[in-house]
Amino acid sequence: MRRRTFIERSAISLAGISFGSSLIKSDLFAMTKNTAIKPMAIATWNFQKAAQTAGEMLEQGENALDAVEQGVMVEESNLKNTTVGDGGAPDRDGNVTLDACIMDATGNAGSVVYLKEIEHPVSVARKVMEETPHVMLAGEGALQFAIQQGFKRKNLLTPESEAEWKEWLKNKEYKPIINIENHDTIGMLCMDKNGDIAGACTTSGLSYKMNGRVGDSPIIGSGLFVDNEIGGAAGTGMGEAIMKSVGSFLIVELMRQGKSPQEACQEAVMRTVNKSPNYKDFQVAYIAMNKNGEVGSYCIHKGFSYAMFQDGKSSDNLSASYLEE
Ligand code: SD4
Repeated sequence: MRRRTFIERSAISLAGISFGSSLIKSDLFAMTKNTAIKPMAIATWNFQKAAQTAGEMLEQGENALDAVEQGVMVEESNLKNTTVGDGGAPDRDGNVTLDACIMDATGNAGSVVYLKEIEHPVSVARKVMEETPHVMLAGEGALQFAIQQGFKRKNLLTPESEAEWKEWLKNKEYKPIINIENHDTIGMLCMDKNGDIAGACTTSGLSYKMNGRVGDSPIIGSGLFVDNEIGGAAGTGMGEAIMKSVGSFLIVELMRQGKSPQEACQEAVMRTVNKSPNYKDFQVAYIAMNKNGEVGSYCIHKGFSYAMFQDGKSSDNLSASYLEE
């Protein structure tokens, strides 16, 4: 029996008797979880169109997984976004390499890393989740798998990104600037009409990274984590810092312990800040959503915003709370 069905059945069979154990606490939660919940989508940065695409699907009754995939695909196809999908900035050797992952409400996950020439890595990640016994495929193997699945190869290096890269090559200075470049990774969390949560995260990673570098975005627990009993979280910013604290998993676990999404995001950011003497030099930002439909967001430096779609309305450019200017 699937866990959710089990919880729902347990909830029904246990209603009306006195409770005491933590299992029963989760049954009670399951009984009440969906009553006042409206579908919604939240996304890192100001990706209003992506959040709206997902949010409208959710309002039409589509499930969280389909909505989150379609939502982030908007940015994967956005040529002006130089940190995701087609048009993404290359590594220092001129390769556009993409990282993405997706998680559904049953706890299933799929991921691709260092994927070249495929416009929608999130969809390949979903195929890894659904069509293979694995969670993560990398590089050549991921590309081969994508082609077998019918994805078409495409040159993702646009003339604009190529020109900027050639400009960069003149000095070859590798210095990610907070909120000015490297700031368009999309992490998205969706809750559907059943109150089920799914998430996705997709990126071309840090501009002019070393060839072979993989960031937090495709790492389950770092750039994204969803536990449908509790909620979900997604991260953006300096992937190395997010990976070292397994930030998204940490946030979901903090929510499990009773923290609000806001408190959990703040504590995860502070975990990184307290361990990083150089925290002033990089950005880390999170968004989170819990089962009650509450959301939170926190970052190190001013300038991170997120987008939300609920009740037929976009709320874009929502400024996250931050530690410092
Ligand atoms: C990475 N976290 O590859 C990503 C970069 C990012 O907005 O979030 N950019 O480290």
